[in-house]
Amino acid sequence: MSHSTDRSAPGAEAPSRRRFLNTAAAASLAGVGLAACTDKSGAGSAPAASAADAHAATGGAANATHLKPGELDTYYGLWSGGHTGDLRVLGMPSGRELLRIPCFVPDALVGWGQTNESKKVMGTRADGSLKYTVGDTHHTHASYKDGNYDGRYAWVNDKINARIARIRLDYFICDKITELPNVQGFHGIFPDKADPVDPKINYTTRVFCGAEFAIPLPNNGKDADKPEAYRSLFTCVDAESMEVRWQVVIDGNCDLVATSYDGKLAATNQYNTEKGVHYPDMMSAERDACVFFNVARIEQAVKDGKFKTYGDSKVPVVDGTRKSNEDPKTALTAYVSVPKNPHGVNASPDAKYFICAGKLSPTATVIELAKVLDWFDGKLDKVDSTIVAEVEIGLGPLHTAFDGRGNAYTTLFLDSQIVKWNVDAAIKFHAGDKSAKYVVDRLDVQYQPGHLNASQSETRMADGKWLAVGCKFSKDRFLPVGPLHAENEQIIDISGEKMVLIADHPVRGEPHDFVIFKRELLRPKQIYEMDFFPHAVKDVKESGVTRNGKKVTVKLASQAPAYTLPEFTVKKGDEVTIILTNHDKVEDLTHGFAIAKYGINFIVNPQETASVTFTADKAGVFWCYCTHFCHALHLEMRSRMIVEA
Ligand code: K7E
Ligand code: CUA
Ligand code: CA
Repeated sequence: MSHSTDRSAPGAEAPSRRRFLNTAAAASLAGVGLAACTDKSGAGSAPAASAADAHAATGGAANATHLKPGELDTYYGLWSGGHTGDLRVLGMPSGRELLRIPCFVPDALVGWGQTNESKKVMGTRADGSLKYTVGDTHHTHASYKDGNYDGRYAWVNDKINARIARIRLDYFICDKITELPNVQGFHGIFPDKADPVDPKINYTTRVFCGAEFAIPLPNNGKDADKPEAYRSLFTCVDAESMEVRWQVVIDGNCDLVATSYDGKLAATNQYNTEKGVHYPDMMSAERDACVFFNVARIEQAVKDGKFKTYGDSKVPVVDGTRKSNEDPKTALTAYVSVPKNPHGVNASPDAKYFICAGKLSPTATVIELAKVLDWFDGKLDKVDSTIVAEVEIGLGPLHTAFDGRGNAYTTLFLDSQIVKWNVDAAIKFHAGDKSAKYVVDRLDVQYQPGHLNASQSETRMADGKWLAVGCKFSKDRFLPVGPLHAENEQIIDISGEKMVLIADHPVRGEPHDFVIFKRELLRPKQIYEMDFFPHAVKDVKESGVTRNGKKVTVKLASQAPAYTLPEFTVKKGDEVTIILTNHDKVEDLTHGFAIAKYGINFIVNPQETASVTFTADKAGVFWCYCTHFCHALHLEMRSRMIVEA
């Protein structure tokens, strides 16, 4: 081991006592745990700095995340909520949570899962109840144009039930959810950034989805003990219609997904090329893979009718298995080998590389996309010749972000660090220049980081200002609140040579991935258009009760501080539909509508219409009231539902 105390950063002063201690600690840890990290390199040369150290090293001239009262953030962040099943909007760099967008699971604040409009998006059973009430969101990405976000949509996955949700970024609402056929453990997701064939389509029209768990195809209870029947599918969803366009059956599994800026390639990392059912089997191979999809060829194969379907699904499934794709000139897929159980795959903002993190291998693998296209053209003998670097960076590498200045930042789960490394230097080192120092800096984070992302990192416009990291364990960072800990989202200034830890933010469990982009890329609307809702009560004079047998419709409008009906009467046993339109046009003037003892509550934003349907199964007087503070007379904003026996 050649860990040196030389920080080697320009302007770094003589090591402080604290730095010396850190170095010693890192060196002894290395002696025990870093057996695989046989340091031949620039890799070991930069021991982790404490935040205070790094701050001192940059002369304390860090970007500030603290905003004065009334100041606005300069970036939006879209954060997955994990198994809360939601998507969150954060202001960055302050880390302030601004909104939770419900999609897969019911939400009590807005009445998601309760209104007819939201139930239609979420999906119901024959009896009208929700098909699913749980979700697990991991990865969120937004639509592109010209290599940058265009502010149309974001998408997020539900790993539990294999659903993809689309978020409209004008109103920050979920407008469509699609369930993927023949898929379990839908994990990675990434929109394309251009069409592979038509250069005029320089924006997102497809979203790719990776299935992590292989299942018997078809999954009908017959082949549970036949490993060869287990398959996982890579799925393409149409960005506009949200219909599933096609799927690819592959060898091994899918995990995270990346797409190229020219639209020609998508890829997913594979940690289970062994097709193991139990984890020791999944760790038996020394190398797994990153499988590339040739999008244009796959769509041609679908057009040519070269596909199968499985079970009830009509979606065309093309054959992407290794055996059927050995000839590069006709191959739909290319399996590039990557060390042991890789995790994230991330596209560099210069559009040249995909980087796979090793997870169980202390390495990052850099794959050059031009070479992958060469292989598909028959110009490259071995598919693994597309690997231009495979370098040791530390223990448990998971995900990589970029600063637009040629540096990559990778989370090291086991080391509880972020490592900053230079991609060109890593390529030189891999090519034989052992003097190339590719590790630029290391920073301890608290603790066990999973995803990280930098401002604009997943666009051509990576700006290298901020890095956020989602730490899976917060341990001692916040006041104890019993056994369940908040997660720790940390903000790091990456504008200088050294990373500087700026702030900790507790977050409700359990975000995974996120994207951070400039606020001017979005133009949110704060008032709905009434025509958006087909059932809107456009004229307050429409307010009233209409009956069709046992089905009763109650139309009403809200205008602070009153509903247009001070009371309405139905009969016990009626199926009641309440349609409420908010006629207030003032920004921020939201009303609620709750019915006592009926378990009903939802809100209507300015000019929004929402409806609920329920059976009036109890006779009596039931107060309806506004739950959302709207006016000095908010408490007086009431109506009565009279249910006649
Ligand atoms: Cu994106 Cu958390 Cu689903 Cu990595 S996964 S850590
Ligand atoms: Cu209307 Cu409160
Ligand atoms: Ca494996």
